[in-house]
Amino acid sequence: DESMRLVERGIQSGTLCFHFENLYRRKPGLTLSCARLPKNMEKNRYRDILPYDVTRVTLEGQEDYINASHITCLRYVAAQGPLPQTCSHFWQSVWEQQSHTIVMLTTLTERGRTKCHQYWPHPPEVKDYGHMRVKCHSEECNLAYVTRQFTLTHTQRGEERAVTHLQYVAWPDHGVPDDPSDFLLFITSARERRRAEEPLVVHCSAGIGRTGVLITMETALTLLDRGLPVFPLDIVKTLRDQRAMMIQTTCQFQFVCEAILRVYKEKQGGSTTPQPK
Ligand code: PTR
Ligand code: PTR
Repeated sequence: DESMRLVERGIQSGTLCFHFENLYRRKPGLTLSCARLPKNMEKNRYRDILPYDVTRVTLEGQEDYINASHITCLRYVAAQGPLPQTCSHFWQSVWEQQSHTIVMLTTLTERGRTKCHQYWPHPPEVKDYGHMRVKCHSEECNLAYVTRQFTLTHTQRGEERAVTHLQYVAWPDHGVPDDPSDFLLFITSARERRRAEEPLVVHCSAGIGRTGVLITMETALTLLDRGLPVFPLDIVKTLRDQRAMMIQTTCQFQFVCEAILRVYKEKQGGSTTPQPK
């Protein structure tokens, strides 16, 4: 496949990473006004990581702001890790966007710093976040990730929904996953839970670096499955048109390109050894 030959050559020559570094981080002309309203600033985990107005996820009701963006190639909601004061908004958006799966790509703290608030109760507890009641039934640890089963209840409407929580725990921010095989396995389990027309809710701490890597990877896997060409830079550009700064570092971009190539070669029945760095 021509696009995979280009990826392979681009990795070897360094041109792919060069072009990645020159790609805009934020699409010119798109505004961030709602995220910057004084009343919403405390709802942002990081002052410099904000959703565009045109793609932001809105909550029903008067206060409709959450730091989360609609992503469409496959459907996602890309969000920051909830803050103590935004947990109820987070659960409200999961409910309203009709998602059954939350993909979490961060631990709660890293090197002594808080990366995300624990927005769910320990099993078998039940906890209310605004109008959303969350019951955690189970927690099961794999090598690199934790799977939790929740029941989410809308206490005003008396409706409930089962939600699965997949938390990858071997991936520090600004870095890459400790092990590409584990990461691919993790993505496979997230993909198995996809249902047509429902977004996966994906978050890390800021909702750009690791979230961008996961979305790029799943998009590429889907294109490969369909026998379509994969141009990683185009995917990143499409993502940055919907949420600024998606995929944060060159290492992260290189990691995705290598992982895509590796999956492609495995499919071809070729070499399964990762590309040397
Ligand atoms: N800090 C990020 C970047 O370097 O691209 C995103 C960002 C850029 C955020 C600019 C806010 C910015 O503010 P302004 O629109 O006022 O330039
Ligand atoms: N201003 C913060 C920083 O650059 O450290 C924002 C930030 C934090 C950006 C984490 C990206 C981060 O990674 P991720 O999106 O993977 O949580």
